[in-house]
Amino acid sequence: MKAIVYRSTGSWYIVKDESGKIFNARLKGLFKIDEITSTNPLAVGDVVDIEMENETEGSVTITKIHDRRNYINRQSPKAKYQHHIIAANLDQSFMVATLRDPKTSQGFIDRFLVASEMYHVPPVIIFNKADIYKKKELEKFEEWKHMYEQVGYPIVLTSVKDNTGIDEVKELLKNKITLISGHSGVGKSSLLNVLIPELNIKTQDVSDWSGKGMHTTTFAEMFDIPGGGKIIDTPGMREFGLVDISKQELSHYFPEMRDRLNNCQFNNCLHINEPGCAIKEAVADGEITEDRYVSYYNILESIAEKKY
Ligand SMILES: Nc1nc2c(ncn2[C@@H]2O[C@H](COP(=O)(O)OP(=O)(O)OP(=O)(O)O)[C@@H](O)[C@H]2O)c(=O)[nH]1
Ligand SMILES: [Mg+2]
Ligand SMILES: [Zn+2]
Repeated sequence: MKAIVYRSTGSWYIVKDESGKIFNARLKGLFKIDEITSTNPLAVGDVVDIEMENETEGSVTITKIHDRRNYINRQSPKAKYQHHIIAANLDQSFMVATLRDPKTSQGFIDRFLVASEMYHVPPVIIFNKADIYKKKELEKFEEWKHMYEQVGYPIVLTSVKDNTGIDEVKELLKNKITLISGHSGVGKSSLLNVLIPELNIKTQDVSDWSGKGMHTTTFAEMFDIPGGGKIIDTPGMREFGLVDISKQELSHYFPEMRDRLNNCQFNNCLHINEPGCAIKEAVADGEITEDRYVSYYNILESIAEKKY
């Protein structure tokens, strides 16, 4: 019997079979997946084969993990060189950002975009809490919208409070498997609650809101969207640690740079101060946004060269 992992809480999993039945599941034996070192062998979105273990308790054994179409990895918060698979088999990934309470930085968004390019999962950036944006924030939104759309990334302005942009989000989610990520407190779970009204996931209490981010959601979980599609809520994250990336390949994950790399004089150009650099030229000409170049530079600086 085939099933999909909806929730992973360590040693136990919640899976749903093709007829919509839900089971408690556990892994049998040892599994080696994709040749990667990860702290968790199975993730939400994984397709598995199950065998009935105990009919009355509704528990099953996972006997096979199907090959992944793709997956999203994060640096384990506990060990730098360990990976933690957040989710597998995704059609797209949403970054929920906010320009107020809390403010998401461009650096955070750009790291998310680099990860999306690395994993071949198309990204969408959602700016939530539009209802509390003043003139300053709305201007920033327009500026970023222009910048990201120019690179080819969709941007949506939403408010869970007054329903701004919700229909647009529903349209984007239709019949797709979507991962939602973003800082704690930006409204990821609140968004899911308006998309799937019967859901009622726990969200941060307004009175608890301290601007620090309290991490109300604590593990990734998948939900079915009425009318087709699935959405995966995740715990808020403080940083977007990029794993397995080298300085040399970073510019390949900036689409506006990728298109111009062949024009650099040196094929190992890092686009810092090398002569004949097509990227620096494009920044000077205003063809690449300076702020995106700054993000590139900052990420480059944060990548430690691997020692062999
Ligand atoms: N003004 C306003 N507040 C919102 C909006 N969306 C969510 N909030 C509030 O923001 C707070 C955080 O919302 P959550 O949905 O719990 O945020 P989260 O991203 O799931 O947070 P974690 O689970 O900790 O990662 C709650 O108090 C929500 O009521 C919005 O569009 N406008
Ligand atoms: Mg949440
Ligand atoms: Zn260059």
